[in-house]
Amino acid sequence: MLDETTKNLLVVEVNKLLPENSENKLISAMRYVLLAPAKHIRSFLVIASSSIFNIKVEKAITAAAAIEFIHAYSLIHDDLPCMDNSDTRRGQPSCHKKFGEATAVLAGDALLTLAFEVLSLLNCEIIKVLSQAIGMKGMVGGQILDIGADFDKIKEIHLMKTAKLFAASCEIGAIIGGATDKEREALYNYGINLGLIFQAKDDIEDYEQDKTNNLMSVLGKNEMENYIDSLFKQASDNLSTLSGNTSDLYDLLNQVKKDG
Ligand code: GRG
Repeated sequence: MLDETTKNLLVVEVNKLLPENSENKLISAMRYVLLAPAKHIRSFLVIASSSIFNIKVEKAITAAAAIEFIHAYSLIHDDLPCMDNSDTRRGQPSCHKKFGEATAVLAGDALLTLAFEVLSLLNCEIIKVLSQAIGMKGMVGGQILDIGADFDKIKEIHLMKTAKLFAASCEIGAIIGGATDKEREALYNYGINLGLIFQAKDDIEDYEQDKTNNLMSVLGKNEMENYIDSLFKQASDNLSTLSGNTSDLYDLLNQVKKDG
């Protein structure tokens, strides 16, 4: 999602905030997941949302890196044997497979903590928005809910586990850009709708691979398409209320709807 120049800026920022130290197993485990090939959707959202307000990428890159720290932490913990028990992540052995379970737990903890240390240099409001997205009412709360057999329950899990971090990434870009409350709300809602589409597409892929019990098995193909179309329309409407250049966010919306 990030262009090569922005990706390089992100790597420079990560190297600044979390310099390589091959003697230190914890730092190596943190950097192992953080710097593996990835789409960087969430950091793209921070940068693209702030750019609507003519903010240069250099001013948003620290917050974007902090969001990637949070995302990497969630992936490391999600892969653990006590959670999804995944052997691979981002095309390589998962963190606990490479470094052991204890180091993986601690690498996730340290990434989570580092994100907030970094954000404390910026703005209290950003810390509040992010905390609300990833704590008990967001990502962690969504992770503990069991997949139920009805639409509302599954949508709630998608919202908490995935969409709230997408939305917070957009809102943080808006805060960096000095957006009005209305603009912040529009970008937050765009992030929610985009995150729900992203997760719905992920459910379609999982269902096609191994008939997983998820939103796709509950709605079926046609209803799932209608659901995604309606989220797409809402996300487009959110963007249309903004007066700046929203083409990057619109392109991302189209790409996620097409490919997930
Ligand atoms: C364990 C605290 C805790 C939270 C876990 C968000 C989450 C909750 C886990 C992530 C794992 C997961 C399978 C989430 C579903 C959404 C998904 C496919 C995430 C992967 O995100 P991408 O596709 O990954 O943006 P890259 O590697 O490109 O960053």
